[in-house]
Amino acid sequence: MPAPLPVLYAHPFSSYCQKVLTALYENGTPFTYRNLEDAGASSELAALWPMKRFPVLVDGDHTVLEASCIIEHLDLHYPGPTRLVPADAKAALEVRMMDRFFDNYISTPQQKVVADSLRPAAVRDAYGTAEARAMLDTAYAWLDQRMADRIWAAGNRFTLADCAAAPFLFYADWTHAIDAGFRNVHAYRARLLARPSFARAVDEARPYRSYFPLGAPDRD
Ligand SMILES: N[C@@H](CCC(=O)N[C@@H](CS)C(=O)NCC(=O)O)C(=O)O
Repeated sequence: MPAPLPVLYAHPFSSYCQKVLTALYENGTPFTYRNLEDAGASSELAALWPMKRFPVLVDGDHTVLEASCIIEHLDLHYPGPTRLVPADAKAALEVRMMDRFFDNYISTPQQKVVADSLRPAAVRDAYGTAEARAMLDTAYAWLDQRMADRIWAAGNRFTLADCAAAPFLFYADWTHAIDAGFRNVHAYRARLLARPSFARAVDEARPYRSYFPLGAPDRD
């Protein structure tokens, strides 16, 4: 009997889920998609992970938390043509460093601005959101220099770091526009949007654009 497929608890509009979906689509990895829109999926997620954050991957006896760790798990157990974490330890370190950059300095401040907009007006955090926007500007500036001489985040190959960059830069630009002067960042964001694996994740999320709390712009 064939082994059961890994099950991904995810929502198509979620940036962290798109990060994992991009990895799955990159290698054509078969999986069961437990869409959190479906009946019962949210309570299954809550039983697996009390933080109720997503994505979560269930693979046999393993429940794997955190998008980066899910991609590492996929790379280890379901390797495909795109090696998402290089076998060479030094190259892998660079990939993980860039993955941390996109999580901590693009996604985290982007989520802060969006989450603040969902708070009741009386408890909004103007100081915190100003800090988050300033962090995004600093991150865009750093990334613009970083991308001056490379195609993908860690060099010439598409990796875990690009799976992170794709949805995070996508939503970051919607949330706090990337200055037009950061041409390398814009070009990189466009390259990511043209990558078939991420383009598929973006297409699958189109029906949910009304969920974007700040109002989705009429563009990718
Ligand atoms: N550190 C987690 C972050 C996951 C995360 O923040 N997911 C968001 C969706 S993009 C979520 O679960 N939001 C629901 C909530 O905050 O309750 C990861 O890397 O997977």
